[in-house]
Amino acid sequence: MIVLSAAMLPSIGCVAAPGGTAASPIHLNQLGYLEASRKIAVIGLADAAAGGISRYTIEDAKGRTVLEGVLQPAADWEPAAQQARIADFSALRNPGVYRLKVEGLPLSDPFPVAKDAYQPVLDAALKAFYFNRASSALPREFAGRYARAAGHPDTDVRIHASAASATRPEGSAIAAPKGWYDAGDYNKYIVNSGISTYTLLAAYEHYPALFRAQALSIPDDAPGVPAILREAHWNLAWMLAMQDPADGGVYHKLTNKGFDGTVMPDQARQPRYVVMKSTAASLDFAATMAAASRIYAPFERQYPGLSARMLAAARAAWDWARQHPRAIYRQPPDVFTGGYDDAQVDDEFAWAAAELYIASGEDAFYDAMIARNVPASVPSWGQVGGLAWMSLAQHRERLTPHADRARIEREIDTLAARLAEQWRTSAWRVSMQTRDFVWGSNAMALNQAMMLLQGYRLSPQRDYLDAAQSQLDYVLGRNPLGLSYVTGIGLRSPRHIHHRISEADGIAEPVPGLLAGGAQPGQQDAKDCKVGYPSRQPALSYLDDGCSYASNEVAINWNAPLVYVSAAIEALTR
Ligand code: G3I
Ligand code: 9MR
Repeated sequence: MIVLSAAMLPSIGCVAAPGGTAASPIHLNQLGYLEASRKIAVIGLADAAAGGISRYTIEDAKGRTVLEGVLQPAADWEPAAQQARIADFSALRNPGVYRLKVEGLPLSDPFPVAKDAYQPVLDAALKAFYFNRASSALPREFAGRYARAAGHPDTDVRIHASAASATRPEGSAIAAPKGWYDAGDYNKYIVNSGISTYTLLAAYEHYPALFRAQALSIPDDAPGVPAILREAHWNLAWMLAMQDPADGGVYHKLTNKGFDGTVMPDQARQPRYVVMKSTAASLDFAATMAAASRIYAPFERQYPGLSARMLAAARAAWDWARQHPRAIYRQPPDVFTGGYDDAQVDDEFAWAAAELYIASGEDAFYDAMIARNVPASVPSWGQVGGLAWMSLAQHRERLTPHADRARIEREIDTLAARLAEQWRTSAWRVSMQTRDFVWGSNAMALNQAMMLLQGYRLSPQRDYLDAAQSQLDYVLGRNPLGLSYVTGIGLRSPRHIHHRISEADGIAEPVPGLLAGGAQPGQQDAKDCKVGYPSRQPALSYLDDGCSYASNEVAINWNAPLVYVSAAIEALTR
């Protein structure tokens, strides 16, 4: 049997399907599957034609039938208003390249079954953070044809009126270089940086062996430190500079007043500001720094004093937030960039308290967390309560006797069980419901997967792992558009993401490894788009056009769970 590695498939795809030949209605994970993966394909048909078909076969690379099966009955999938039929071919375990065949339909794309099937997406998704570094030139050695000059040095950042204090009056200057650009824009937002950085740190904390073995081509400025932690450090260094040393409060964002045009970083000239200290930013900062303080502690030699500094910074930010519990971010009238404004901060208090409890062992922090009464939920930039329970679950064996371990396990399991039930009863076999098609729906899918995986880590119920696999399948091609939503990954992937660098660099292919936000019916960018969306259906409302910031932008908080989930599936599937 010919073994074709998953890593080879994208290049084959570029030859065979440049930007999208007519896709088959047979949708599957374009990176294929691990030997022990649950393997599900979905046939999506806009009409009842699906009803007539009943059998499928799997062919190997030589056209020999290696498996036959019966399709499950057609059922309606509301988010796409389509009928779906499932082919479950999990019995296929031998490495190889295959196609799925259904009488009367175009053959599926070829897909591999291979060990390390998701290593390419894991590597690319992490490397994408490097490609989005602010304040740095990207040399050819690491960036290849995406090499570029430095932009946004952020060494002369002005204090905006909303952020003025006695020691830092309006218009005075601070330096806050480095960090990642948030998304397709060039601004840097603490709220979104917090969850993104934490999610990468959690991936490392949960699967250290996998990340220690990862060879990633980024600068080695801290020999002996895994690439994921070196990359995260680039952003943590910036975050630390966003704290006012005079009082511990953390600025909400570092930004232009208005979005840059579609130019490369070195061509962007607008003045930069830090804007308003906020409760949410201070708490997300506190949580992330407390988590980072424990994760970087073993690397004292490479980062002397960093771990202690982070814990002290976390405590100071926490104290500030306690004194300013209602410093809710409001966009000043002269600032027009992203808001990340969230008026409900109980979950941010709970998350910061949980991380400070784990870092310090002080029971008062546990009580502060419980007092907020925040249940586990699927994380997003504005809803971080699930991260608190996820960290507590990870550390449950080492918590003080004060912690209620049964409650921690119950919170995670209740959420995972609900998501698994949604998966079992879904015609498309995903946890995603119609309401989950929000701005950044692909990250919603992956954050659901991340919480299913927390459930699996606590009690290895196979459904939790299989449902998480399905969510990754969805993002990598098993969706009604037949698109792998990650640039450069899979046979058909976005070509025109809303990402200033990809749009302005003169290279036809977008920067690789970036997850597009995905389908959602809001179409808030319709006024900026000359082409119309093809559909209003939640799971079909997607436009592969640079104009579409509401469906085709990229963002660090969307890429981070892609790193987590692809790593976890690799590490846990057997
Ligand atoms: O909170 C309400 C909820 O109560 C309501 O039921 C629901 C119904 O639509 O809307 C919820 O608000 C949504 C909000 O996100 C919180 O989820 C808004 O509709 C939605 O428009 C908003 O989208 C955010 C978008 O910025 C616009 O503000 C995205 O979550 C957020 O990821 C995105 O972030 C941008 C940054 O501002 C700038 N940088 C790029 C980045 C990615 O596009
Ligand atoms: O480029 C901006 C993107 O990063 C934001 O997520 C989005 C929503 O805030 O806004 C984009 O900027 C657009 C602006 O809101 C309206 N005019 C067109 C801009 C993009 O071309």
